[in-house]
Amino acid sequence: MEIVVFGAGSLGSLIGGLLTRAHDVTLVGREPHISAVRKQGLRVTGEVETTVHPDARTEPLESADLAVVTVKAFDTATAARALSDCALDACLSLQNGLCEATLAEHLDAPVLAGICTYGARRREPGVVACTGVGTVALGPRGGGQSDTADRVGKAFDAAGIEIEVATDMPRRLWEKLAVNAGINAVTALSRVENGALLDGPAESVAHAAARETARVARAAGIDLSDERAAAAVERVAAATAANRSSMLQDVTAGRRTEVDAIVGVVADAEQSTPVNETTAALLRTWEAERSLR
Ligand code: KPL
Repeated sequence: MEIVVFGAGSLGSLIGGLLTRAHDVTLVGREPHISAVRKQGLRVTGEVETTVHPDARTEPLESADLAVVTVKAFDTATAARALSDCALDACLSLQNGLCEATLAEHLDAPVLAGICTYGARRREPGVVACTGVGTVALGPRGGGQSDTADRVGKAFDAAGIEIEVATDMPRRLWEKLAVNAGINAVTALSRVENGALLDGPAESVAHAAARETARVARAAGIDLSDERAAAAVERVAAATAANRSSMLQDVTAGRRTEVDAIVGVVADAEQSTPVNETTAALLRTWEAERSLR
């Protein structure tokens, strides 16, 4: 399969690198990473060790069977516009937030939703570390079954990626949003690793953020209980205890965060969501002070 990975940061490079074991992959990303991959290949270290040679460029191709989108949520519209000139059979989002609708607005191809729990960290240009072997769950963005999802699932499986083709992606996306609203915002604001939320004073804040997300999800017709959302925060914080969340990494590096796509979705909903309204306001203030928004 010809696959373009749009957004060759840490996760995009790792997934693209793994897919290269079975497919013709093109990584689209930024310099100096792209030149390093072109010169010496992409080295994957850590829990998976391999060197692969995907094509690498800074602009998308004219056509591909599949586009895997891994850009930050706030770059989704730009990615979608860039990909709208590329003839595609399918597109898969492996992003935080609920980005699929924006991709679907610009693309003719079916857009699949995906959730990836592989851990990735870019070490240096041309090198990405796999910090945890996880799974990729993917399926139609509106739920149900589709031949496209089955085909993409098979392509990931052929590359040795742990894959689950799911029929309930809307509920999974909202559960992930609850996890990210709980863990990412709270760890970014208190500058702690995910595990510090377990039994720490901020645990109740993270759980409340997740319960508010579940309430907003239910108002949107998604079957997600408060208990399930809070339990997901607990489970993911335990499984990723040593991780620094992506939002904490962004704040530490002085970069724009995904606040709008994660906490903002809940904070800006019609229901009263005081915890998410507070964390969103603090993160947005931090970004505004640094002219990042
Ligand atoms: O998705 C994550 C993130 O950091 O963005 C979690 C699951 C919270 C892992 O850190």
